[in-house]
Amino acid sequence: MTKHYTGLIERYRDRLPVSASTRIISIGEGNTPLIQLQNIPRLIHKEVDIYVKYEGLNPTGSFKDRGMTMAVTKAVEEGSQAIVCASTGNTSASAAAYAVRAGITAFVLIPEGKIAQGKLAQTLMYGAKIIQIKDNFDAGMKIVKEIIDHAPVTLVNSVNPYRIDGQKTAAFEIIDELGDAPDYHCLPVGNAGNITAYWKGYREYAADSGKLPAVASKAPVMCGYQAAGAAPFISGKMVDNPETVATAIRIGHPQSWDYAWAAQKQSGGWFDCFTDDKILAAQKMLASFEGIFCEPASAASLAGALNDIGSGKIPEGSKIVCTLTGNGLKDPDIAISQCAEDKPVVVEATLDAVKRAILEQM
Ligand code: AN7
Repeated sequence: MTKHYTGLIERYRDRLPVSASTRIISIGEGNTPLIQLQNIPRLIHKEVDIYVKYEGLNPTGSFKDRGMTMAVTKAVEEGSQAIVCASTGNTSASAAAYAVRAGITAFVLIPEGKIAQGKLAQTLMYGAKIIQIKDNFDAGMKIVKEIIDHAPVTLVNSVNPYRIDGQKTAAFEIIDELGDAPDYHCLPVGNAGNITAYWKGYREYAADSGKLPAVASKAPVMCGYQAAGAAPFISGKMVDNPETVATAIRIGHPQSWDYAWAAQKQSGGWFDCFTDDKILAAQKMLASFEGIFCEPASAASLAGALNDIGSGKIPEGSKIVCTLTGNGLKDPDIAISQCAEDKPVVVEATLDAVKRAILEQM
């Protein structure tokens, strides 16, 4: 009989900070598909293997669930009755869901009017206590880091080290599936928790200190991509008024600044940034040529990979993994506005009219 899949903590229990008596708070996160792109490499006339790690298929539709199962498990183990986070949307949805699962309260600070509809809908449905602030994510982050000294709440943003531990399992899954690490790993960077987590996971699998054997022969080159209007890793300094259509990464003061630079340096990687137009073009390309729908921020990974393959910085013959951090359904408004020129036709409800509509569009 095959074992029922209960989530990433069970799967990677020996590499995570849990004990036999820990009550695990899980909604079946992780184990997401690694999909090889079939049409885009042909389209760009390059001999490259591009895989996308489709994190939009996690329980709340983003990679945040990997970190949240771990952070909430530990919060509950430590006796916490409430969690708190600041969020551009996905962390709040994830925190809200895992709090429900644990039977505790989630307080989420979100920038008023600046989170995608799907994320707001989820967070409302899960019943989180939503506090909208009249400022951006960075301002919210500053407050939640202080609030923990003034209220009995556990902070579950990625400054919580358990978040990083949970998220590192995505690197384990990639190596377990490919048999080794890819040559390049491309991902969007906002707060820089995820690039920190992947780098930790890749290193742990490549060269384990102590009892666990090495699983991979190498770690990949890490490539972190930002939106041009919110690109502190490209300017080398914090950005006070970040702006981008990719609201998930509308972040100017990344919390994992030093860890992300360490990942870049140690892996021989780089950071780059792209305009909103280029990010949106990559989002649409992925949907229309591969049948894979991610949210705008996630598409920064593909925009970056394609740019660097095109310039030769990523050479032909490479194996590349792009993380698609969130599901396209998170942000229906942007998706629909991207397709303004592809308006569906409206016809009479007759066999003849529908026949004509089909034949005209064949
Ligand atoms: C889809 O939800 O920061 O570099 O508050 O939702 O680890 O911050 C979201 C970040 C990329 C950036 N893609 O990851 C939040 C939040 C998506 C995201 C990122 C986010 P980090």
